[in-house]
Amino acid sequence: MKNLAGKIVFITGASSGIGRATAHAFAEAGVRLLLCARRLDKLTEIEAGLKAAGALAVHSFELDVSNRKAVESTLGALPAEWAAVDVLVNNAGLSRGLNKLYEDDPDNWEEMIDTNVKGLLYVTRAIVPGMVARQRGHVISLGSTAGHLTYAGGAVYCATKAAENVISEGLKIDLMGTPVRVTSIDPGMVETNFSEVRFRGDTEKAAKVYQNITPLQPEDVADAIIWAASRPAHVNVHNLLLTSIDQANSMVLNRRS
Ligand code: 8X3
Repeated sequence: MKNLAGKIVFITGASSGIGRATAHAFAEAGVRLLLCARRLDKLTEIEAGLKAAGALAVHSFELDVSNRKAVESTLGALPAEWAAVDVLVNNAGLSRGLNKLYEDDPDNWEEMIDTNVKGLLYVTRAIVPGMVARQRGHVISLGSTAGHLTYAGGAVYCATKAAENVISEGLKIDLMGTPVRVTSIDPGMVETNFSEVRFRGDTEKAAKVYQNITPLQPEDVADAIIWAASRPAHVNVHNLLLTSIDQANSMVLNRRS
Protein backbone atom coordinates (compact mmCIF):
# COMPACT_ATOMS: atom_id res chain seq x y z
CA MET A 1 0.00 0.00 0.00
CA LYS A 2 2.09 2.86 -1.30
CA ASN A 3 -0.10 5.61 0.09
CA LEU A 4 0.25 4.28 3.67
CA ALA A 5 4.02 3.87 3.74
CA GLY A 6 5.72 6.06 6.33
CA LYS A 7 2.47 7.13 8.02
CA ILE A 8 2.08 7.08 11.78
CA VAL A 9 -0.73 4.70 12.69
CA PHE A 10 -1.94 4.62 16.31
CA ILE A 11 -3.89 1.52 17.37
CA THR A 12 -5.54 1.15 20.78
CA GLY A 13 -6.02 -2.32 22.25
CA ALA A 14 -3.29 -3.56 19.94
CA SER A 15 -2.04 -6.53 21.94
CA SER A 16 -4.52 -9.13 20.69
CA GLY A 17 -7.35 -9.96 18.31
CA ILE A 18 -8.41 -7.35 15.77
CA GLY A 19 -5.93 -4.79 17.15
CA ARG A 20 -2.97 -7.11 16.73
CA ALA A 21 -4.05 -8.25 13.25
CA THR A 22 -4.51 -4.62 12.25
CA ALA A 23 -1.03 -3.77 13.50
CA HIS A 24 0.31 -6.58 11.33
CA ALA A 25 -1.57 -5.46 8.25
CA PHE A 26 -0.34 -1.88 8.66
CA ALA A 27 3.20 -3.18 9.31
CA GLU A 28 3.09 -4.90 5.93
CA ALA A 29 2.13 -1.54 4.42
CA GLY A 30 5.36 -0.02 5.80
CA VAL A 31 3.93 2.34 8.41
CA ARG A 32 5.27 3.55 11.75
CA LEU A 33 3.22 1.90 14.48
CA LEU A 34 2.19 3.55 17.71
CA LEU A 35 0.56 0.91 19.88
CA CYS A 36 -1.12 0.89 23.26
CA ALA A 37 -2.84 -1.68 25.43
CA ARG A 38 -3.44 -2.25 29.11
CA ARG A 39 -0.56 -4.74 29.18
CA LEU A 40 2.78 -3.52 27.88
CA ASP A 41 4.44 -6.95 28.11
CA LYS A 42 2.00 -8.31 25.50
CA LEU A 43 2.84 -5.44 23.15
CA THR A 44 6.60 -5.77 23.53
CA GLU A 45 6.22 -9.49 22.69
CA ILE A 46 4.83 -8.66 19.24
CA GLU A 47 7.17 -5.76 18.35
CA ALA A 48 9.86 -7.87 16.68
CA GLY A 49 7.29 -9.64 14.48
CA LEU A 50 5.83 -6.30 13.41
CA LYS A 51 9.24 -4.95 12.44
CA ALA A 52 9.98 -8.15 10.54
CA ALA A 53 6.64 -7.73 8.72
CA GLY A 54 7.71 -4.29 7.47
CA ALA A 55 6.91 -1.69 10.14
CA LEU A 56 9.43 1.15 9.85
CA ALA A 57 9.36 1.63 13.62
CA VAL A 58 7.21 0.57 16.57
CA HIS A 59 6.56 2.51 19.77
CA SER A 60 4.48 0.74 22.41
CA PHE A 61 3.12 2.05 25.68
CA GLU A 62 0.73 1.00 28.40
CA LEU A 63 -2.63 2.76 28.44
CA ASP A 64 -6.08 2.01 29.75
CA VAL A 65 -8.26 4.16 27.48
CA SER A 66 -10.97 4.34 30.13
CA ASN A 67 -8.64 6.29 32.41
CA ARG A 68 -9.24 9.87 31.30
CA LYS A 69 -6.32 11.38 33.16
CA ALA A 70 -3.91 8.75 31.85
CA VAL A 71 -5.16 9.26 28.27
CA GLU A 72 -4.76 13.04 28.54
CA SER A 73 -1.31 12.94 30.12
CA THR A 74 0.12 10.09 28.01
CA LEU A 75 -1.21 11.24 24.65
CA GLY A 76 -0.45 14.86 25.48
CA ALA A 77 3.20 13.96 26.02
CA LEU A 78 3.95 11.63 23.12
CA PRO A 79 7.58 11.79 21.95
CA ALA A 80 7.82 14.50 19.26
CA GLU A 81 8.61 11.97 16.52
CA TRP A 82 5.37 10.10 17.30
CA ALA A 83 2.98 12.98 17.89
CA ALA A 84 1.81 13.58 14.31
CA VAL A 85 -0.63 10.66 14.12
CA ASP A 86 -2.00 10.12 10.59
CA VAL A 87 -4.39 7.25 11.29
CA LEU A 88 -6.06 6.55 14.64
CA VAL A 89 -7.64 3.10 15.01
CA ASN A 90 -9.99 3.19 18.01
CA ASN A 91 -10.03 -0.55 18.58
CA ALA A 92 -9.93 -0.98 22.37
CA GLY A 93 -13.24 -2.38 23.54
CA LEU A 94 -14.83 -5.27 25.36
CA SER A 95 -18.04 -6.94 26.40
CA ARG A 96 -18.88 -8.19 29.88
CA GLY A 97 -21.62 -10.71 30.51
CA LEU A 98 -24.70 -11.69 28.56
CA ASN A 99 -27.31 -11.14 31.23
CA LYS A 100 -30.80 -9.72 31.39
CA LEU A 101 -30.51 -5.98 31.86
CA TYR A 102 -32.68 -5.95 34.97
CA GLU A 103 -30.56 -8.65 36.63
CA ASP A 104 -27.08 -7.59 35.51
CA ASP A 105 -24.23 -6.32 37.67
CA PRO A 106 -23.82 -2.58 37.03
CA ASP A 107 -20.05 -3.09 37.21
CA ASN A 108 -20.33 -4.80 33.81
CA TRP A 109 -22.08 -1.73 32.39
CA GLU A 110 -19.50 0.64 33.82
CA GLU A 111 -16.62 -1.30 32.31
CA MET A 112 -18.19 -1.47 28.85
CA ILE A 113 -19.33 2.15 28.80
CA ASP A 114 -16.04 3.42 30.25
CA THR A 115 -13.96 1.58 27.65
CA ASN A 116 -16.13 1.41 24.52
CA VAL A 117 -17.70 4.87 24.75
CA LYS A 118 -15.74 7.11 27.10
CA GLY A 119 -12.36 5.61 26.11
CA LEU A 120 -13.17 6.16 22.45
CA LEU A 121 -14.09 9.78 23.23
CA TYR A 122 -11.01 10.48 25.37
CA VAL A 123 -8.57 9.14 22.78
CA THR A 124 -10.35 10.86 19.91
CA ARG A 125 -10.39 14.16 21.82
CA ALA A 126 -6.64 13.86 22.45
CA ILE A 127 -5.62 13.01 18.87
CA VAL A 128 -8.00 14.78 16.48
CA PRO A 129 -7.01 18.43 17.23
CA GLY A 130 -3.51 17.63 15.91
CA MET A 131 -5.02 16.13 12.77
CA VAL A 132 -7.06 19.27 12.19
CA ALA A 133 -4.00 21.49 12.78
CA ARG A 134 -1.90 19.41 10.36
CA GLN A 135 -4.79 19.21 7.88
CA ARG A 136 -4.53 15.46 7.50
CA GLY A 137 -5.75 12.40 9.34
CA HIS A 138 -8.19 9.53 9.54
CA VAL A 139 -10.12 8.23 12.54
CA ILE A 140 -11.19 4.60 12.18
CA SER A 141 -13.31 3.21 15.02
CA LEU A 142 -14.52 -0.30 15.65
CA GLY A 143 -18.27 -0.71 15.81
CA SER A 144 -20.18 -3.97 15.50
CA THR A 145 -23.24 -5.63 14.04
CA ALA A 146 -24.34 -5.32 17.68
CA GLY A 147 -24.71 -1.59 17.12
CA HIS A 148 -27.22 -2.23 14.33
CA LEU A 149 -29.43 -4.87 15.93
CA THR A 150 -29.83 -5.52 19.67
CA TYR A 151 -29.69 -9.10 20.94
CA ALA A 152 -30.87 -10.76 24.16
CA GLY A 153 -28.62 -10.06 27.11
CA GLY A 154 -26.62 -7.55 25.09
CA ALA A 155 -28.46 -4.29 25.80
CA VAL A 156 -25.50 -2.37 27.17
CA TYR A 157 -22.84 -3.83 24.87
CA CYS A 158 -25.12 -3.14 21.88
CA ALA A 159 -25.76 0.38 23.21
CA THR A 160 -22.01 1.07 23.36
CA LYS A 161 -21.60 -0.01 19.75
CA ALA A 162 -24.63 2.01 18.64
CA ALA A 163 -22.98 4.94 20.46
CA GLU A 164 -19.77 4.36 18.50
CA ASN A 165 -21.73 4.67 15.26
CA VAL A 166 -23.39 7.88 16.36
CA ILE A 167 -20.12 9.33 17.66
CA SER A 168 -18.39 8.55 14.35
CA GLU A 169 -21.25 10.17 12.45
CA GLY A 170 -21.15 13.24 14.67
CA LEU A 171 -17.37 13.50 14.45
CA LYS A 172 -17.56 13.41 10.67
CA ILE A 173 -20.13 16.21 10.72
CA ASP A 174 -17.97 18.28 13.08
CA LEU A 175 -14.92 17.73 10.84
CA MET A 176 -16.63 19.00 7.70
CA GLY A 177 -14.43 21.60 6.04
CA THR A 178 -11.30 19.71 7.10
CA PRO A 179 -9.68 16.84 5.19
CA VAL A 180 -9.82 14.55 8.25
CA ARG A 181 -11.71 11.35 7.47
CA VAL A 182 -13.91 9.26 9.76
CA THR A 183 -14.80 5.59 9.34
CA SER A 184 -16.69 3.05 11.40
CA ILE A 185 -15.81 -0.60 10.77
CA ASP A 186 -18.63 -2.82 12.04
CA PRO A 187 -17.84 -6.54 12.12
CA GLY A 188 -20.08 -9.40 13.17
CA MET A 189 -18.68 -12.41 15.01
CA VAL A 190 -14.90 -12.53 14.91
CA GLU A 191 -12.88 -15.40 16.35
CA THR A 192 -10.83 -13.63 19.03
CA ASN A 193 -10.75 -13.74 22.83
CA PHE A 194 -13.87 -11.48 22.75
CA SER A 195 -16.18 -14.16 24.14
CA GLU A 196 -13.63 -15.35 26.69
CA VAL A 197 -13.45 -11.80 28.02
CA ARG A 198 -17.25 -11.56 27.94
CA PHE A 199 -17.56 -14.75 30.00
CA ARG A 200 -14.58 -13.90 32.22
CA GLY A 201 -12.39 -16.81 31.16
CA ASP A 202 -15.09 -19.48 30.80
CA THR A 203 -13.54 -21.05 27.69
CA GLU A 204 -16.24 -23.70 27.29
CA LYS A 205 -18.98 -21.08 27.14
CA ALA A 206 -16.86 -18.93 24.84
CA ALA A 207 -16.17 -21.80 22.42
CA LYS A 208 -19.92 -22.44 22.05
CA VAL A 209 -20.37 -18.97 20.53
CA TYR A 210 -18.39 -19.99 17.46
CA GLN A 211 -19.54 -23.63 17.36
CA ASN A 212 -20.62 -24.91 13.95
CA ILE A 213 -20.34 -21.55 12.23
CA THR A 214 -17.49 -19.98 10.34
CA PRO A 215 -16.76 -16.67 12.07
CA LEU A 216 -14.69 -13.86 10.64
CA GLN A 217 -11.00 -13.91 11.48
CA PRO A 218 -9.26 -10.81 12.88
CA GLU A 219 -7.32 -10.58 9.59
CA ASP A 220 -10.60 -10.14 7.68
CA VAL A 221 -11.39 -7.06 9.77
CA ALA A 222 -7.82 -5.78 9.44
CA ASP A 223 -8.20 -6.05 5.64
CA ALA A 224 -11.30 -3.87 5.77
CA ILE A 225 -9.49 -1.30 7.90
CA ILE A 226 -6.55 -1.20 5.50
CA TRP A 227 -8.92 -0.82 2.56
CA ALA A 228 -10.70 2.15 4.18
CA ALA A 229 -7.39 3.76 5.16
CA SER A 230 -5.88 3.40 1.70
CA ARG A 231 -8.64 5.04 -0.34
CA PRO A 232 -7.63 8.24 -2.14
CA ALA A 233 -7.64 11.29 0.14
CA HIS A 234 -10.95 12.60 -1.26
CA VAL A 235 -12.84 9.36 -0.43
CA ASN A 236 -14.45 8.94 3.01
CA VAL A 237 -15.71 5.44 3.82
CA HIS A 238 -18.35 6.15 6.47
CA ASN A 239 -19.43 2.71 7.54
CA LEU A 240 -18.40 -0.78 6.63
CA LEU A 241 -20.54 -3.65 7.96
CA LEU A 242 -19.02 -7.09 7.50
CA THR A 243 -19.90 -10.59 8.65
CA SER A 244 -18.87 -14.09 7.72
CA ILE A 245 -20.98 -15.96 5.19
CA ASP A 246 -22.75 -17.67 8.12
CA GLN A 247 -24.14 -14.47 9.62
CA ALA A 248 -26.87 -12.13 8.39
CA ASN A 249 -27.06 -9.83 11.42
CA SER A 250 -26.67 -9.99 15.22
CA MET A 251 -29.42 -12.59 15.50
CA VAL A 252 -29.49 -14.63 12.32
CA LEU A 253 -26.74 -17.26 12.13
CA ASN A 254 -26.35 -20.34 10.02
CA ARG A 255 -25.29 -22.97 12.56
CA ARG A 256 -24.53 -26.18 10.76
CA SER A 257 -26.11 -28.42 13.43
C1 8X3 B 1 -19.01 -8.46 18.50
C2 8X3 B 1 -20.11 -9.07 17.73
O1 8X3 B 1 -22.33 -10.33 17.86
O2 8X3 B 1 -20.57 -11.03 19.36
O3 8X3 B 1 -19.04 -7.07 18.44
O4 8X3 B 1 -21.73 -8.96 19.73
S1 8X3 B 1 -21.22 -9.86 18.72
